[in-house]
Amino acid sequence: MALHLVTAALPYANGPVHIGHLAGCYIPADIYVRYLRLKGKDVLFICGSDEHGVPITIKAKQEGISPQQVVDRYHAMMKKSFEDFGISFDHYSRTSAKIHHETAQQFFKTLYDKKVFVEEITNQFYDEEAKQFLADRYITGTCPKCSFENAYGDQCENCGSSLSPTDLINPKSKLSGSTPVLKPTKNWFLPMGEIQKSKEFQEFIKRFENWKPNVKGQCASWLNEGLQSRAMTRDLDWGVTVPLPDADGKVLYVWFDAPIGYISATKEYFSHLTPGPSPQEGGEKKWEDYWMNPESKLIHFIGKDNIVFHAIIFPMMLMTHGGFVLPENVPANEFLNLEGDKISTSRNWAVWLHEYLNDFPGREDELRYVLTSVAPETKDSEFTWKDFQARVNNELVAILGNFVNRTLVLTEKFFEGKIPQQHTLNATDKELLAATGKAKKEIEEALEKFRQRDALAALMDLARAGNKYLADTEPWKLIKTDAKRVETILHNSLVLTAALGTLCAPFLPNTSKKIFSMLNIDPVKWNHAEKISLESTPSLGKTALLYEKLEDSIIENQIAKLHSSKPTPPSSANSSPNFKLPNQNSKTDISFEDFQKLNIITATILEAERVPKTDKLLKLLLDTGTEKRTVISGIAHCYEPEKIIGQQVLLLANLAPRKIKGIESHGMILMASDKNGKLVFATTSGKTENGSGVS
Ligand code: B3M
Ligand code: ZN
Repeated sequence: MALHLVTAALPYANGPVHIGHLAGCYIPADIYVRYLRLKGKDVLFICGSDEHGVPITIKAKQEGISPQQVVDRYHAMMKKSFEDFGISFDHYSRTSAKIHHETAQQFFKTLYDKKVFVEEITNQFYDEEAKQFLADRYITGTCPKCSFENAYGDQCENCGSSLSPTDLINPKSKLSGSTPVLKPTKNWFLPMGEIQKSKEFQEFIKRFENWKPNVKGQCASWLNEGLQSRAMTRDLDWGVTVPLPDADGKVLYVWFDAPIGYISATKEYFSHLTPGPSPQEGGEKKWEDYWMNPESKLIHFIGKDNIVFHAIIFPMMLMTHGGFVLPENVPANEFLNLEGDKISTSRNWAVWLHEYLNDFPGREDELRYVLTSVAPETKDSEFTWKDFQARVNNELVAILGNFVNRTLVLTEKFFEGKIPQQHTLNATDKELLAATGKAKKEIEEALEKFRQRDALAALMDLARAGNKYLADTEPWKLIKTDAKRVETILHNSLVLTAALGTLCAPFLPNTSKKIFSMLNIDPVKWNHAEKISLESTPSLGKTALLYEKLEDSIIENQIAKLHSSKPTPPSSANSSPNFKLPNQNSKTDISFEDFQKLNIITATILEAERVPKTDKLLKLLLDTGTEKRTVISGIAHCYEPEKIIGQQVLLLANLAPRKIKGIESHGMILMASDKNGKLVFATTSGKTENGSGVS
């Protein structure tokens, strides 16, 4: 029988889990695994904390503690919140485990012995005061592309260009502030360009054809550009030490050791179990079934920033090592945004899982439902608290909860909770009972293609069909005239309730448990969902509402909490509704034609009010000389609304309209911003007629 090894990206142990992680990777992986298990497949679900890499050492430096203290804290925290939330890993390990260091070193040594690596001496930045080589993130300097002064050695966060440390103008070490010097050092490179040409790799990439379009697209662009060799070792003091005699002070590149973490976690899992032949039993060699048996299907769930590592680099490592299966699929998701802005750990713009669990006890399925409904499956998507409330109230409560509740309440009321008998079926009954098989097929097809949003929609359509059945047959009216018919209607509704209990289980595991406990039957296996019999079921168990409505006040509290926890300095340029003039020293020239496209005019503020539940936004009504128009502006932290009535401003009038917090904004007012983020109106030196053009 086919085996399935499902992995979810090993999260960096430098911060707690948030909803972006859940929607991007952990919920999709869990849905898929639960589905396979329900179908009776042999599946192993593996994850763990990624405890190496520069993000960890940076966090440790910031907090003045050791990297080990950082990872101990976050590993425990992440493991607990995944458990509390019900992500059903078979094993959650960590890359600081001894077994991982040994496995990663052995793996490296095999590639080294097979002469896979190319040894190269390159010049790397070295901090003479701190006496160490500097990782890219430890070097800052001026971006050669946009002149931003705080660009990192690997990327400029102002213009988004990817950089190499030697590109930076005036580089500085973040460790000591000194100017680093270039110093030669030896490292071991994976010759990816060479491996790309190999027959085995070319054969492997044929699999991309069946992968999700967003993943396929990213892979194609990497491959078309041609792959560059990449160092698999680094001059760092935190990580898995390089198992070679001439490699003092070097560790494995975090992206070399982290995916091997999937292998070491599998080994660790089986080593904890008692040896024996069945999949639930362990033994030294048992892990090999999942990693080396050609019948095993390896599936990596990840976020979009991890695609190249799982779809190209790790397969190259496995391939050159030999003996391993290669990923069958890499169903990566894109990113989830939060209330109009990118989720950010450092800016505290996130909904943290441990806080959600605390604020919404017993409501795990509500979050699973909403995050699956809005999952960034093929493009970035958005979570807002209002949408969360609407989906819970209008979908979970009003559709699924309502159908199950009505069915159970009517059964209790008319038949004292005893399962009524099914008599002759008419066309409406047959249609209802056939709907389950249809929905099951749709859900299966969608899940196998990693279209979980569609699968969930098919599930909800089935619940809708249940509501329609009750509305059409009106058992509450019929009970007075035709009790026998009501028996059949409620019997069918109970059968559908049980089917929903099975089909919802991958998405809503707690709901599924509640449904079966209220029906007083054992959970029904996936393959029996369309042929459920309640003949031998005596009567219902204890019933209760599946979901409760979320009141406005709960949602408003969450929105207020989110905004209050965000530090004041405004976020990135592209999310601020002010027009930011390019950096003074910008080298990105624009043509005169480009400039001419800007229609900047004078206008006067007639009205100003705060946009509710935001810190920064004002809704302005402007007189432009020819009309009155609404503009949303992010200046509330610098100006009281009542003080700016009558202020003349410069308005970029032909900016495409854009909805901000549900309000359409028609243009942007120009502000000058100083180093500290303080804003002042950019305007003309004397009052002019509104609508005067500025050029
Ligand atoms: N820790 C990156 C991340 O958390 C990385 C994933 C490793 S998977 C082997 O986004
Ligand atoms: Zn830049």
